[in-house]
Amino acid sequence: MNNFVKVSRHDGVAVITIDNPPVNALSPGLPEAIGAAIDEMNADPAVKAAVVIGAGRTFVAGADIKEFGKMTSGATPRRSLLPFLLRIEDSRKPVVMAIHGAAFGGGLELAMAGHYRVASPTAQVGQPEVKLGIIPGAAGTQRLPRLVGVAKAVEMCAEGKPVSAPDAAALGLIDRVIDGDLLTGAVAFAREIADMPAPKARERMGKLGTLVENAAILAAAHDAARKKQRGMKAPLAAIEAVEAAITMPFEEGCQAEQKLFTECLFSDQSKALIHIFFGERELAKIPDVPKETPVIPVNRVAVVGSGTMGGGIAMVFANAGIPVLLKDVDEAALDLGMEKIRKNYASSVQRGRFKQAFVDERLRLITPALSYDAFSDVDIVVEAVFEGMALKKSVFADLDRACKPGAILASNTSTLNIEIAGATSRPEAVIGTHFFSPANVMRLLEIVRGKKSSKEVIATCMQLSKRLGKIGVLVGNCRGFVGNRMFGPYRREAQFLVEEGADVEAVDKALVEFGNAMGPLATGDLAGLDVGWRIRKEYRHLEKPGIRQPFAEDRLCELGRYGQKTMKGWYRYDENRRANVDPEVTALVRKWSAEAEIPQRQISAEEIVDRCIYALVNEGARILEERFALRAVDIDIIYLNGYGFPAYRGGPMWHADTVGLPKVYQRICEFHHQHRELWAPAPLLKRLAESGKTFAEFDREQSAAGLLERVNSA
Ligand code: T1G
Repeated sequence: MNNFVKVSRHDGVAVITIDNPPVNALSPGLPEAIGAAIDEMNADPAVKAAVVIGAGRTFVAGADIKEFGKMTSGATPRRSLLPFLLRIEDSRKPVVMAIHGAAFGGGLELAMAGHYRVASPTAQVGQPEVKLGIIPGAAGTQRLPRLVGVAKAVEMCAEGKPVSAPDAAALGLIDRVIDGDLLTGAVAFAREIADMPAPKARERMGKLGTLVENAAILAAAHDAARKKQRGMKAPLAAIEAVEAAITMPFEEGCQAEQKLFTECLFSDQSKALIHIFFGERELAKIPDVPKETPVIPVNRVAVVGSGTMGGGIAMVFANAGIPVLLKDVDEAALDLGMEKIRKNYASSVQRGRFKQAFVDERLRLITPALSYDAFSDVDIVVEAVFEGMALKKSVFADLDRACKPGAILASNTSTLNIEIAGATSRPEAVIGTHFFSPANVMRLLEIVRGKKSSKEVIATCMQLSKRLGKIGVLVGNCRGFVGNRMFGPYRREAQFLVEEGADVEAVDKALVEFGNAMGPLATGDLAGLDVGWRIRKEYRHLEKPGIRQPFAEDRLCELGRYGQKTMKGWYRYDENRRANVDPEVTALVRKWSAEAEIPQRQISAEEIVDRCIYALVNEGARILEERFALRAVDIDIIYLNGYGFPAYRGGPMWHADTVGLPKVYQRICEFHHQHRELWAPAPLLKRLAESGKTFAEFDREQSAAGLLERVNSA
């Protein structure tokens, strides 16, 4: 028996404890060890039943995802868990699976191969494989519908959402929820069932039904997958595999599952999503901020500014159960801000996202304020006032006076330099916390390191982002930080393409078909074209003479076309905010382009995508080189969670790796030749392309060689 498994005896019950920290993943050797323990148990006359339980914080988090790369590169052979699970299911003596923490993927498949399942009330079970671009690959799509029915199995396998233990018990997936000590309860349960038959999930046909009976369920699942997981292959494969459970005997169903699983595993989509899985776990690893850095306790917070962003940020804190003061300059502004918050919560209740009781509780946590009087005991303040340096500096000076020593002063600025800190006597406590609109929905949080931001303040904000249900990414302090700095060139190219003859809707359609949640021009209309226009006007003095600048959006703003907020921008909007192509815009842009003597031409969807996406990649490479981002994967995660970039492409930097940097570089050189300086290739991109390397390799080499330095806080 290797170290993965320990066996103990409890009065006729063998307890098999899986111990493979941190999450008991089914690494090579572990399934074999469990199988051997089951055989030993069956051979021991003194033992009547077995309990399988996980050591540490969880049952089993699934197959070892770290092994997938080795399998798809051919470094190690593909290992199937099916025979090992059949060995458990065919055990002569009953096997009880005792679940705490998570039984995910192969972990739930292991549990379903057991004859009974018990769980602690906080346990979760699920088949999240689609989030990795794969499907269950160890008979999960065959045993699950037999245990919970086709509808639930399709939902769990195609959407990948976890199910709580009490809900799983209601579905018949869990036989008993154990309050109190799980092991004690599981051993007692094992004794109860020791002399009863050991039901095999694969033989339970009662909940399957026929193809005809399930036709509507399967059709609805397909539609939902195409809509909610647009472009992703794995959800459709998962539905197809569950369908095989209805139409085929167990063994054939497993073979059909294996075929679909293998196709998914070797797909670019899966490689991209696994890249993101591990990337998300790298985010918190900051070279000069070790994980044992002390954090500042955050029990009370304040937000300054109750506008759209301020109100959303206050909701984020309240949703995490943290009392929040919300300050604004006068009663009218505050009433408006609180009204918007109440409206937001009301629509969340209407859409079933929150229960009314939850909302009432959250609203009680938000206290409107007209002064800084109560700011003396808050642990962090987030400033979300109008985007003007002078105003922000005066607010920070006020906060410096009103807040206790050690309180963190954070700014939600999306473009301004964190030198705002200079307005305080405590620059080490100043940091950027850039939320994305709507703040109570978008998961991304750019945490902007100022020149003097202390390690404690950084560590606190990184940890706080998790507590707020956000994905916190540490970025350097340059104009637009990472996300918006890259978004500039991306939207610049979208405007240029329209000025050169492309139709507005063609530009957006090309990027939506590429997989983006929304096209660049429609996104501008959503955010408000005037936001960028005001910033461009503020920075006009920084524009290099002789460098082409897009003009279309500025001209639209001069005509009061700010987008959705004025019911017209690039598109015209109806009362339901639906976008309609506006021939007036096409005519206006053609006229302006003629005045600017810009030759008009037919532009392919391929060129549209290349110019917009490679503009992202080129600027991303500059940001990496200038160290305003720690890793290329950090940039990818920013774009997936803040800008609607398709997750199954892994983010702009990973996408470029997948296309191949030599090809991307060559295309950028073509654009450089056509469009001159704006498309000068980033030196890092040139170097990697010429050395046949990838951004992912750059990340690995940087961290392996300890070259991962602190982000540039300028
Ligand atoms: N394999 C390998 N490493 C894993 C892992 C896994 N399945 N799950 C987590 N880790 C590592 C992770 O990289 C991190 O490492 C550490 O464990 C802690 O993770 C056959 C084919 C279980 C809910 O998709 O959802 O089974 O950074 O920070 O927040 O059909 O981990 O410390 O070096 O996330 O407490 C399906 C994935 C696999 C579940 C715990 N399973 N894991 O969350 O910790 S495919 C999953 C999670 C499969 C079968 C198929 C979460 C968690 P490091 P963490 P956490």
